[in-house]
Amino acid sequence: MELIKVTEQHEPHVALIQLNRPKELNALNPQLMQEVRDALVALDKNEAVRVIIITGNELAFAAGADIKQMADKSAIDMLLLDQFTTWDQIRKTKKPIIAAVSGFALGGGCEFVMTCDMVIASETAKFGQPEIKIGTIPGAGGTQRLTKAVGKAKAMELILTGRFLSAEEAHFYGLVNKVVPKEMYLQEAFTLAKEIAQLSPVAVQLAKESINRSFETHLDEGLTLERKNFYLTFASADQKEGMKAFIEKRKPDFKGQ
Ligand code: DAK
Repeated sequence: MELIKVTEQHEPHVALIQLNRPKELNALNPQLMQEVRDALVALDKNEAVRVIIITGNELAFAAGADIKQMADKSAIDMLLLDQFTTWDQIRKTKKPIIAAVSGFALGGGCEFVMTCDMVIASETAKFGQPEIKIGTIPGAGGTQRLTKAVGKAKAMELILTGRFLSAEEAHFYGLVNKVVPKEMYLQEAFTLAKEIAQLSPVAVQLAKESINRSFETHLDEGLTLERKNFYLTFASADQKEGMKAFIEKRKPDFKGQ
């Protein structure tokens, strides 16, 4: 891995992916996204890992797709590049992903963050879809996910002007879970990750799948999936352990089975 750093057990059961193109403010080129994809596939298969944190550095989570690499491409070049396969992996990852964001999360960087499951932001974080200022529009889900996250009027304003959203505003609009001082954002992401990592990974995965389905289907279909996943938890040793531990008034020991 050249453009990202992966630490599989940063804390027990918690892996960390750090985007690492600092000079380019972590601009997301195809190589970096391929490395993210490969890391997510491996971490999803690694039984020791239960939660994944993705972060950048203090200055930038990511300032967007790499404009210098995109500038001269034709529509067909972009089509043949087929970047969606790599981007889709973020969405397909079964384990929960927390984005820990400081500084810029713009364009593809903001879309990347919105594809993650939860977001902890430093007070310095800035979110935005400024593609309109370079003559294009969001291409990795921004028009859809930002609209669902902040509502139509605000999404229109942000995407049509390219204005940035401060961390506090992003929190107000529900785009991020929590805003903390800049020295604390990664630590806070680990606190959240460790809390989730103590729980049944089977139940966590089924809950994540069910929540995500609410964005993709009508209520009836989502409720059907939720019910099936609810029944499925009763096939896990973790459900037996969790309920037994409650009755015996002790802490459960979840094995992920
Ligand atoms: N691409 C390439 N290089 C970038 C970059 C980017 N997006 N953002 C920053 N850099 C580079 C700068 O060129 C500069 O490099 P040098 O000139 O030093 O070589 C270095 O990072 C530092 O940037 P600045 O000097 O500009 O730093 P400032 O603090 O003055 O400004 C800024 C920071 C973030 C406000 C500014 O850099 C900026 O406006 N950056 C561009 C933001 C932007 O427009 N982002 C949207 C890009 S379009 C898709 C997937 C994704 C996408 C599309 C399709 N598919 C799956 C098909 C996404 C598209 C986009 O994200």
